Amino acid sequence: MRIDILTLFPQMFQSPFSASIFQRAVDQKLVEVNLHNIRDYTHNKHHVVDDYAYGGGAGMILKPEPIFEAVESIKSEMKEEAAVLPVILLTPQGRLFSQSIAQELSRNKHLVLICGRYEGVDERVREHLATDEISIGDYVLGGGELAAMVVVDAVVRLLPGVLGSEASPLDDSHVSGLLEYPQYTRPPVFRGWSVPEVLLSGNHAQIAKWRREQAILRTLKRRPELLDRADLCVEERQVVDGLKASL
Ligand code: JD8
Repeated sequence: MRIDILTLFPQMFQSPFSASIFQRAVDQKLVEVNLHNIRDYTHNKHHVVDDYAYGGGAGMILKPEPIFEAVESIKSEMKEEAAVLPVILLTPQGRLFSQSIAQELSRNKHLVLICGRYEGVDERVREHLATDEISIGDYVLGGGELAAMVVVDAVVRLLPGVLGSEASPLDDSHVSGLLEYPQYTRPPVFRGWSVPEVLLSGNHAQIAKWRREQAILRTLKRRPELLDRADLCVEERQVVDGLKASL
């Protein structure tokens, strides 16, 4: 997968993208990330990328020209697939990012992410350049960079071969629509707190049953709304509806 990221702060991506799983994916040519400084697509002496808002108001708006030019330079390297290239604007007004959106995006060969700053980008970027708008949550960030990193992290780990044998994205929370079950490692007793016997039993059927129950119970307690669309079998649905009724 190729990911092109437009930003005024390419240095923000250095360390997050140097983390193990990600760096290995780059080294294994499973993903290629290109950082584009929007300022490099300006043609004025002072490389101006922002301007005052028409109609007044505090703060500055990112100008459309360098953003359009940056995306068009990326498209100019492509053939017919440029017409269907996902150009994602990170914005508080975007659709709320989720595991299912991460799975959807991971099926693309190429993504472009636009990271705004200041008060945001000129509306014509949203109207005539972006093909999608994503928000990572209902809180205000200072810009789109951290949101872009979240999207890239969640998408890249879904790419075949990125997560070695040690983990499968299919076991993740939210993939089954349930929160994850409690995890333990050595020592079996820590400060008098013991690991549940079933996990030390070696009885894999019992362990799987216990983990499924724990995932459902934890989801019921912490995120009951997730259970409405979790794929539960009939018996589990009856248990959950019974527990919900008793709450
Ligand atoms: C892009 C500029 C800052 C936002 C005035 C503060 C995403 N989940 C999210 N929260 N915030 C963002 C986000 C914030 C951004 C930009 C994304 C570009 N800002 C603006 C509006 C209020 N300042 C985001 N994805």
